[in-house]
Amino acid sequence: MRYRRFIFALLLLPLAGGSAPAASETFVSPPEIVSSNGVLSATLTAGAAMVKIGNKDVLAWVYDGVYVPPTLRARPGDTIKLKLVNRLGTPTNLHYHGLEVSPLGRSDNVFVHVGTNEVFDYEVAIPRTHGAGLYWYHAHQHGSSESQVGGGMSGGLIIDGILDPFPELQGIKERVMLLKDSAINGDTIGQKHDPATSSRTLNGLVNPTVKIRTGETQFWRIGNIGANAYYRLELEGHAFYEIAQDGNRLNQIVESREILLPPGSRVEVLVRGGAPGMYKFRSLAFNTGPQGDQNPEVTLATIIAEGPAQQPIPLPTKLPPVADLRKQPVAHEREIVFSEVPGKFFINGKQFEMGRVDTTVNLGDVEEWTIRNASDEMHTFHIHQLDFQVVEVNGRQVPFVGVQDNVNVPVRGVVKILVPFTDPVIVGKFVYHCHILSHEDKGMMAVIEVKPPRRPGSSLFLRQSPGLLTAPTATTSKR
Ligand SMILES: [Cu+2]
Repeated sequence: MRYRRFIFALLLLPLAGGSAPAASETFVSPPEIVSSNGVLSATLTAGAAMVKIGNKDVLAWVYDGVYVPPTLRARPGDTIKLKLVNRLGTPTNLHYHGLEVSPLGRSDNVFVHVGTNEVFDYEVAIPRTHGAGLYWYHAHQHGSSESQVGGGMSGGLIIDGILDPFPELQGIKERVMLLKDSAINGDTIGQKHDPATSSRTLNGLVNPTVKIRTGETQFWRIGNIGANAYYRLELEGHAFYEIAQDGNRLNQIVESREILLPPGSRVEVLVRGGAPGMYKFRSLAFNTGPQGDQNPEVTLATIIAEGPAQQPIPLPTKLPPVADLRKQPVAHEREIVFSEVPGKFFINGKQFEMGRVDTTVNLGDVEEWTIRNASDEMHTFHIHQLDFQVVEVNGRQVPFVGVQDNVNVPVRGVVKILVPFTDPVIVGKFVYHCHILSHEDKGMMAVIEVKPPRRPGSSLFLRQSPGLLTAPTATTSKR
């Protein structure tokens, strides 16, 4: 018994935290599907397949037979036409995390369920005015989010153009870095993903080598697209120059040594190569609370800086302005309380129910939400279809640098946010929830409905095409 446990521990060791195996693989960005003539056409087939994670072959729930599926790359104004084929043997669906698009019909509608051997054609119109940045797509099947995303059913989604305002940054090396955590039990990926023991990979690679020239500026687009793990990012001997969070450009470059990336969050940074040498890009140990998870220290990649040195390009000093929501009147104040008992998670005392609308808001309103964590572990607050501005954490004002779609809520802490329900494209029903997926699956999610304003003496006034307003019927076809 002891011997077996020892062997088991040995098998896990190369993928678990703490012990960083010698860097052996070379960094590669995930493959991409790029839009053309205004349309991004893609098919994703969900199913079980043997995939390689580091040097191990494991059976996992994935898209297209690979642990890291293609990054979808589109431009504002494009339409994503995505055929989802379900060969899992259990229902699934897709969420386009962070996109400010319609939650109705065949668009970013998480009330759609695609049954076994069914096919669903998503059609997501990205507004011309949509912001550029790193988003992601993932399964959003309530009750199975952890097992599906933790299995590997998540990928990157980029709206191009984030560096357009900066002529000095044109042509710099871009690296997409997608982080996943998965529990590997023998030769399968498990259903439950405990951050204390689960693997950490970057683009499915275990501690790959990443090259940079001394003085060179690279653009790293880092996404936490796993199930449950937090990352506390650090690059030895280097600073991060943050230019975007959750696919939203900041109003200034923020220099930092450490970045906390809860499940679902993204950060886009400039990195400038240091003196020749090897540097660890790692996630430092992070404990999410007495009832929470122990995230061990993990080396995510090994950076090799080498000569001959390049003359560093100057970093942008002025970023385009971002509207400060504190200048808008607040139409409503609400309190959102996260709580839990063993095995059950609640928002305002209730577990998620698909058919219940928990919050109704009026299109055009900016609301102030106070997110209160009444538990002994961290949670995150994430809302679909829009971004919010964090104004206070535990009573302290937060400097305004931009907006985001996901925020960490400290143990027994309070986060105050301003939420703009102002874009007509978001009219309809969608959800807000904790993005630790084991919590979401156990009930920590709620339904919100954004109602359009009524015109006196007439039916609803809407700017959207009537076709999008029909009930979200998942007209799937058998294959
Ligand atoms: Cu949570």
